[in-house]
Amino acid sequence: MSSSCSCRTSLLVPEHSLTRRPRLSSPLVTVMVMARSELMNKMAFAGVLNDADITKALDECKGADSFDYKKFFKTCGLAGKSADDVKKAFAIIDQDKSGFIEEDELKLFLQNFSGGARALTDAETKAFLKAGDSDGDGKIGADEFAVMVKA
Ligand SMILES: [Ca+2]
Repeated sequence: MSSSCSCRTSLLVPEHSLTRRPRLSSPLVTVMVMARSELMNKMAFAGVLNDADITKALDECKGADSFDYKKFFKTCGLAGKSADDVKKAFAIIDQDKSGFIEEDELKLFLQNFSGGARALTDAETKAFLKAGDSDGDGKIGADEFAVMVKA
């Protein structure tokens, strides 16, 4: 009696509620979200920068602690862009749309240019922030960003 009972419940639970739902929704949603954010990144920089320049700029700072923001902005082509384009770039990097690039956004700076790029090291992030944060509020505003890009 006890064996037929446990057999029944184990058949009922996974068949109906456990197996079906997670299989259909979670991996699919994950894939869609990833594809969407990659597409958005690509499209966001598409009208502003060219892919080959981005690839080259990322390649130049592949190694940990080799990131140099002046070199990066020059190589990726942003340094030569109009004020409007620089504003567009700022809006992309300011992922939470707070109006500032905070330290956590700065750390993931390179990933705005390519989803597979590395995060900046803590030392790079701090140096980057320090170089741009002229009013000392601990984050980069649009004006501070524009100055850095043209530095
Ligand atoms: Ca922000």
